[in-house]
Amino acid sequence: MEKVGKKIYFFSDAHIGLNSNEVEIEKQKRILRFLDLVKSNASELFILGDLFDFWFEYKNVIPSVYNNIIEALFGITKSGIPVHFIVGNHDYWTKDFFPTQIGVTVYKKPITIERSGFTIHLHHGDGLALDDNGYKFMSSILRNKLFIWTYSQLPVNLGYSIGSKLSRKNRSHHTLIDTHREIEGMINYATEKISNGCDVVIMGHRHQYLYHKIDNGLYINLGDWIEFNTYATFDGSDFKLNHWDK
Ligand SMILES: [Mn+2]
Repeated sequence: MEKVGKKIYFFSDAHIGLNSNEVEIEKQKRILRFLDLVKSNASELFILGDLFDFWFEYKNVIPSVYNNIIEALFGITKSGIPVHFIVGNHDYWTKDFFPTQIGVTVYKKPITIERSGFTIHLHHGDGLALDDNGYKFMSSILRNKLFIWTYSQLPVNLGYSIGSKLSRKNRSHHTLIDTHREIEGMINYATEKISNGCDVVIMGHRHQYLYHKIDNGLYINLGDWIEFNTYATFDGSDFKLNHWDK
């Protein structure tokens, strides 16, 4: 049950840990101010992936650059607000930390939820580009249990430095054709979900915010917190896409 008067918040693609120190500190401050609002004003929070630029969960070590955000999320769950984390392609490799240490529910697949009579489908948005067999092949390797185990045997500093570099490369290697294929693939996906009965489809991943009506439904892309600082809210009757400017 939602608390009366409170909103559901959605954001994605903060890519914590992506930037150089100064930019990173400013970005984190912005996100922390936003999370303060969430704490005071939300009935629930949904994070739609790529919260971190690279998250690979080692047994005993969490990189210090993630401390503030983790603490803020823990503050939100401690105050009784459910936090849901649908992982993205940059933070797929989560294990027990989020649910057991800070009370955040993790989803490794897209989910469909019902709130106030609306059927809402939530997906990070990766893997939907047209004819993207390269992605599908890479993703099947990176999500393979043996690969993950082998990677986890690397010393932590080495593992993180390789992972962070690959994460950055991954983002900068998109061509214009890739972008168009991806935007189109995501719109096709949203259209299909809506024709199958969803009212609203929310995704991230593309780093381009979008509020797009499809037939009787709505597709929202959440944008990002690198360039746009955008997030969505649902107050029980309306979905809004908002800019954070504090
Ligand atoms: Mn992504």
